[in-house]
Amino acid sequence: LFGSMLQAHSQDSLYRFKAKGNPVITHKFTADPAAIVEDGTLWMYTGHDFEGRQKGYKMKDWCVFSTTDMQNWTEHPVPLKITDFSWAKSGDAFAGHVAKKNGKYYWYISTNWTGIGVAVSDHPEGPFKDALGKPLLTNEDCFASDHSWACIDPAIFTDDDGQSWIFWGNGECYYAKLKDNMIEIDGEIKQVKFEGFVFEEAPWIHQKDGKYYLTYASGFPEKIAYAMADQIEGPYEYKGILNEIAGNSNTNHQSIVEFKGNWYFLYHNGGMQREGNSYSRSVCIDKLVYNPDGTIKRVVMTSE
Ligand code: FUB
Repeated sequence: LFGSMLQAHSQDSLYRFKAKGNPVITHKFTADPAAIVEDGTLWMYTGHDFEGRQKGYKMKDWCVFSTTDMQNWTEHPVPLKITDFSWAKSGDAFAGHVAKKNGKYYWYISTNWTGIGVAVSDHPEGPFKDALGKPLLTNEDCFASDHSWACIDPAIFTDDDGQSWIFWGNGECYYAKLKDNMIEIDGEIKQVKFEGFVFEEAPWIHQKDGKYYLTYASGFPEKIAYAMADQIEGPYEYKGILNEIAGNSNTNHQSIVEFKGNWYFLYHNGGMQREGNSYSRSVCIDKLVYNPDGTIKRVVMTSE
């Protein structure tokens, strides 16, 4: 059934596979997909759940995949590990997001306990190196939260004027400007004001037709919700649920990109037939469809 999973897969070589519906990746457990598009290639960066029955979110490295047609995929050698950050705690490789600026690729990663770090590379597939030797953001920057995983889930958005922003958080959604060097926060850290909806984690900003969309995980078990605004700093108006919890996982951390004329919703579930669950997650991808007024149709999560 899972043919691709049975082939030998070296950590040092390219691994090619064809997606056959959801989950898209079946040879290993992957989570928290974040994508960028460049020159006709979609690059997808994911977390990597351990094999075997886990009791928590414990990960030691991240993965990078590329495709030019959403069917034929290449996994590149492991580009970044939690041990590449000397200041991070073992097994703490939480969600991340890569952004390109000034010809370099910056990978913002989160850790449980220690905060958000940034690694840099000259190539989208890496290898990446810790750019700072210390966290970019810590729990102390998350002034309204007091738990170890308050400072997680970075998402980067670069606006039409060239200004890059970082959004992140658990329990509260924080945001700040990034300096042009992408490795320093520029000015004040602020919070998104939510009215009438609950923010859990996994913020993601994208823009379409002049509107800013903030998608995020809401509640626990999570559903992905979204809000819209005319400016990056809001006010954001709650628009509803984008997808329901399904597929045997408490989290489903999304990202959204446009690629070759289609919009895609990338997320994870616990749907893999070999022991999928909340801590053994699998990346899935579905198309995202807008209504004429700019609101988004619900994404029906493919069941396992
Ligand atoms: O993968 C670890 C954590 O679980 C992420 O940082 C959260 O968004 C949730 O998916």
